Amino acid sequence: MRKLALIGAALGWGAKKFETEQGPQHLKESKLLEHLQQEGFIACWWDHVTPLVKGSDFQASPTIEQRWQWVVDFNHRLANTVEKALRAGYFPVVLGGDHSIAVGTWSGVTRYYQITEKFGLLWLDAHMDAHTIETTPSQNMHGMPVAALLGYGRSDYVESGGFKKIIRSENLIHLGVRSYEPEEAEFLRRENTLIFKTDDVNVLGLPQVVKKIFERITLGTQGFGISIDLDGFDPQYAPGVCCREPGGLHPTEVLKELKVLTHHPLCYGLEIAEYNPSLDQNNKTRNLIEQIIISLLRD
Ligand SMILES: [Mn+2]
Repeated sequence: MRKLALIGAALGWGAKKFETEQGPQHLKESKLLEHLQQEGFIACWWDHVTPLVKGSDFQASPTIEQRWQWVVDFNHRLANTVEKALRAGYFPVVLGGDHSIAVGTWSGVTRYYQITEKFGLLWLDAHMDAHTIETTPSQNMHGMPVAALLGYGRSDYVESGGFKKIIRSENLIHLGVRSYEPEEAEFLRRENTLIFKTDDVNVLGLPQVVKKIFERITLGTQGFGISIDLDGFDPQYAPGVCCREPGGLHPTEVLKELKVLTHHPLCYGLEIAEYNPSLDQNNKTRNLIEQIIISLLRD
């Protein structure tokens, strides 16, 4: 059984609203670790990465350049933390935090395993997160991590973990997409990545979709990871997110099917992003995070 290192990635500066910064602390206080231990996991809270300047301590509205600096610095430190946990023999479970943390998470993982680009990633999300500074309408960094992982965007962000490019486009797969801008779709079309929108899941059925994901994520790769934005699931199961999008995935079915990926020996990390406790309802989202870890990572 894997030993789990829970890593709090308390970042909110990737979005204009920074409530996601509170997510990891909320999970800590709600006894996530104890519940995992009761389920038989060997687990610990490895670290809690916080930004140089916390949203709660910052009264004025920061400039975009300030937010960039904090996001870049955060990802640099998160990559180091993830790498350190791996070096100590743990499987990293990174708990965000807005999704701009993905550059740090997957830089840390690929650096530890010394994988140059031959890394696969499943991106479960209602959104594509594939903007660059040239195309973003919002200027929010949490809409850019996918492009950054593929080597596009502001270079200090892309390279905050020390790489110019982290994954190859043929090994990147989106699942659950249903809200995006045309520039992102065009970018991913040019990169020739694989995308399963919720409509595709409805037509093909989840078992067939996951079979195709498995083929792509392992195709010529030396490892792969799973990155989950909670808004990929339907808001009735995950209301505690900033950008609710109706018509999302059903968690029970998805988690059952994705085990084939997380039980694979080359699955090297799990990331769960965009938990916003202030928008949760009756702890539904918090409980879903627990359910995700238990279902996907229990032997
Ligand atoms: Mn999203």
